[in-house]
Amino acid sequence: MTRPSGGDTVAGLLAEIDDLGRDPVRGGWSRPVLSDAELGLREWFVAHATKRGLDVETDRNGVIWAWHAPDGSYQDAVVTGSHLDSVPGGGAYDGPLGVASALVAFDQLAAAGVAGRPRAIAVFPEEEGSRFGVACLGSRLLTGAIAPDRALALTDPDGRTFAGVLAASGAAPEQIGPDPWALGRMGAFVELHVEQGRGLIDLGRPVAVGSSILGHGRWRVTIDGAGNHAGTTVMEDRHDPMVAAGALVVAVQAIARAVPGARATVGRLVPTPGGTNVIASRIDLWLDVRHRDDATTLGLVEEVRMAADRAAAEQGCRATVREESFSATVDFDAALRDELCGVLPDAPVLATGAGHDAGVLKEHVPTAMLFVRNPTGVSHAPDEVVEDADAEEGADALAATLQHLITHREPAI
Ligand code: HGY
Ligand code: MN
Ligand code: MN
Repeated sequence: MTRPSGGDTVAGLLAEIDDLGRDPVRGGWSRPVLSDAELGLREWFVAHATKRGLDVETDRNGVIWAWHAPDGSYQDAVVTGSHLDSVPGGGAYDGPLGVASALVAFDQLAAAGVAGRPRAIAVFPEEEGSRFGVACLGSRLLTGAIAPDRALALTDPDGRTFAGVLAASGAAPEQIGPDPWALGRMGAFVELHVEQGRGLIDLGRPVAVGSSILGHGRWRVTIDGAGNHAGTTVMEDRHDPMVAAGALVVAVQAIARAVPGARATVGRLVPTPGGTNVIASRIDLWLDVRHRDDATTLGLVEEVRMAADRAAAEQGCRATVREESFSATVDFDAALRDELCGVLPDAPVLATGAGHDAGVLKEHVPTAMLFVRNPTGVSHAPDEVVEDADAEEGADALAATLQHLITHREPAI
């Protein structure tokens, strides 16, 4: 499809939001859900969608929908989109690339007068789970994959509840929850995302069609010890949870390395009270474990649980391990995947080790993903990058995919 002359480019759209959420301490960007930065990104998207004449609404779970439904029908829609929130100190493309590419693809569809099924761009809140701890919180709420009461009680690192933060933002906490009506409008979902590994570098291609998402989960490990004075407490009298935590972190690496394909990470550790001259009374650390086989993932967590018990006992401490979220391995809809490969014959098929809202939606809607080359292969870090030419190729591929789905698939009967 041709691009409207003088139209927006993906690189140009991303440049507009480059300053939002820059993190001078960590580097990169920190755009937690419902922070000023993320709210500013939402305003940016709504302004662009409105400028394009799309009907914009934010549903009760905070999902923004921008519709092109000229005949007033919102059923069996072809939907694309992604997220705008980030991990702490994340890259500029994880999430926003999919949203900016959707706007550029919609410009191409409009210029070509593509019609046949309604289409929409969806922006899902809290995909990273970096503020309230549960990944894909918005799409999980939409699909009923998390109970509203549990979601409302989630707290951020400052102890603020999701309910309180929602209310402070002007949303209605009591309304969140499964939304079969909103979900039922979706006939197909395609998410474009920056590739977060080296696959496309090694394959030498700009765009890939997604095949699967590695199963993954998050567990909170709490190690309770005896807080005390760093100077007056002799070494043999200590019950130091920090020492147990250190031993556990080393054990986690060994446990994961022993299983081919396993990945296990402790990326976050919080001592209480956290004073330089204080022996901690408690350590909270978060474990991220992933593997293609879900039973293997859960087996790895059991090994970590036993290692935590041992490490804690050696220090006269006590460990508890609680699951915070788990997403089974997802294989995308094979027919839809193959259809996209037909539309994009030069695009290889690629699995991803990163989670996405598409992985949650796949259980409810025919779902696919497109990945765009990241020449560093680094993600969840400032070095994540997409070259301008590849970003535009991604948007063109998304436009061709959406055009195909809008004009070639029988609406549901
Ligand atoms: O953690 C993930 O895999 C995703 O980036 N949220
Ligand atoms: Mn991410
Ligand atoms: Mn993402």
